[in-house]
Amino acid sequence: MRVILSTGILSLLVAVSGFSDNSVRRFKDGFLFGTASAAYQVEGAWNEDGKGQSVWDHHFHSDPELWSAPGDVASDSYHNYKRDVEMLRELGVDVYRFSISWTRVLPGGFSSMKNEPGLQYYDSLIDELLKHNIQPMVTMYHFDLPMVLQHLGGWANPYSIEWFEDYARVLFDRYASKVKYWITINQPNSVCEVENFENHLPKSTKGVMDYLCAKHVLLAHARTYRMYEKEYKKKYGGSVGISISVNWAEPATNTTENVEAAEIYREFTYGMYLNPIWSKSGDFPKLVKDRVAKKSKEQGFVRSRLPSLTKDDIKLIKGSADFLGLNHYTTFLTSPSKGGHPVPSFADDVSVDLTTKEEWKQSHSAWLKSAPYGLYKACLHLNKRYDYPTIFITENGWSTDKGLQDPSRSEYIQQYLKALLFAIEDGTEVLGYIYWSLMDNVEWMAGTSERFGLYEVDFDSPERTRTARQSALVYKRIIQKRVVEEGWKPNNLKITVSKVKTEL
Ligand code: PNW
Repeated sequence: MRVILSTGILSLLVAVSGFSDNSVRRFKDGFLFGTASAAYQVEGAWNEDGKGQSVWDHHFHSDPELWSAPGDVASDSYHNYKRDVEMLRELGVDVYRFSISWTRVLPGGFSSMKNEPGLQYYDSLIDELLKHNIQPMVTMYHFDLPMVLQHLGGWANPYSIEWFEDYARVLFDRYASKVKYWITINQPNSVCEVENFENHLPKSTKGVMDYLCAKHVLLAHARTYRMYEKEYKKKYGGSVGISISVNWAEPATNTTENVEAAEIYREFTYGMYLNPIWSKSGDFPKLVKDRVAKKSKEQGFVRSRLPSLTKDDIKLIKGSADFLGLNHYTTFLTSPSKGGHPVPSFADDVSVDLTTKEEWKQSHSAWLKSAPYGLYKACLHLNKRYDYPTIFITENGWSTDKGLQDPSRSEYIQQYLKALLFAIEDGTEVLGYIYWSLMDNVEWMAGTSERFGLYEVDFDSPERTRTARQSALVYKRIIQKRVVEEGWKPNNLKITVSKVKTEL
C-alpha cells in the first residue's frame, strides 16, 4: 500500500469546489493517449472475403423491421482503414484500440477453419499503425460472438472457455510480435446481463445465463492470460488486460438503504469481475454470493443460480491481468428498487433503482450524463478496495447529434481528464486514456442516431466520408500540450497530420 499525501485536502477541495483549484496539472511523459472503436460498429463488409455471421449480423437480419442492418456497411472501415490511420495521425495519438471480429478470422467460430483474407485485413491495419508509430491495442472480443457458438449456448456453455482460448491462440500466433496491448473481453458485465442482450438471448434465461456467463467469461479470460504469460510474454513482452464497465454509483441520499444499494450495485456490476481478479482473496464478492444464494433458495432452486468457483478456478483467475481496462462514462445515484422485475433475473437479484441529478448535462444517449467527479471517486474507490490496480482508461466518451460543432464533447473530455489528473495526483496508477470513439459508428440498437465520434461519418455517402469535429482539435491540443486548458477552442476546423513516420 502506497502513502498518499494529499487525499484528505484534495477530496475536500473536490467536494466543495468541483476541481477548481488553480495549479496546472500535467500528464507525464509516457502517459498514452488514444481513441477506440469496435469491429461490428465500424468495419462493415459483414459478409465479404469469407467472413462468417456474428450474433449482431444475425439479429439485424432476422427481424424484418430491422432489415436495414446498420452494421452491414457501418463506417466501412474494412475499406477505409488507411483513412482511419490518417485520422489517428491527425490527432497525434499514441494508441489505437480496435477489436478483431471473431467471425472475420474464424468464420465458423472454431479455430479449425481460418480465413486468410480476414487475418490479412488486421495485418494491414496493424502494419499501417506501426508504420506511423501508433501502438495497436487489440480487443479480442467486443460483443460479436460467432452465431455458430451462440447456437451452442454461447457463454452459457462451459466449452466457451476453450473456444475463446483457441481463438486467442490464433490471434497471439499471428499478431503477438506486433501487438503489445491486448484486451481479452470488453465489458463482461454487458455481455452477461441478459437484459442487455435480450435480442440474442431468450428472456427465459434471465437470472441463470447471467451467472453461467460470468463464470465462463472469467475463466476464458484467465486461461488466455495464463497462455500468454507462459508462451508469449517472454518473447514479446506485451501485456494483457480486460475492460470492465465501471460507472460510479453512490447513494441518492445518505440513508442506510441507499448506501447499501450503492454497494450492492457496485458489487453486482463490476465487483463480480474485479473481486476474482484483483482482490486478495479472489472469488466472486461475498455480497453477491450471499444474495443470489438466498434468493435462489427462496425461489425453490436446489442450489444457487450463481455457480461456484473451485479453488483451482480462484487461483487461476486471481492476478490474471497486467492492467485493468476501465470503461467509464457516467455516474448513477442508487436507492432500493421499487420492484417489478421478472423473477428470477439479474435485475431482481440486484434490486437497485438508478437516478441522476437534474443539473448534470445530458448527452444524446438517455443513459449518459456528465458527472466527472464520478471518475475521480471511482478511481479512489478502486484503489482502496483493490490495492491500487494499474488502470488503463480504455473507454470514456460522449454522444451528440450530427454536426461538427460539438462543444459539449470538448467540455466532457476536458472535465473528465481534469478529474483523472486529480485521481492520478491522489495515487491512482494510470497508463493512459482512450476516448470512445475515433469516429461515428453503429451504436448497437441505437444504430447511427447517437454519435460518439471525434470525427463525423457521413452515413449517406457511399464513401462514408469522415470529417474532424471541433472536439478532435481540442483533444489534439490536449495530447500536444499534455495539460487541460478549459475553454480552449480552435479558430477553425482544419486538422493536419502531426504524427511522424517511424523508421522501420
Ligand atoms: C460501451 N452504460 O457500452 C461499449 O463498449 C461500446 O461498444 C459503446 O459504443 C459505448 O460504450 C457507448 O455506448 C456501454 O449504461 C453501454 O453506462 C452502456 C453503458 C456504458 C457503456
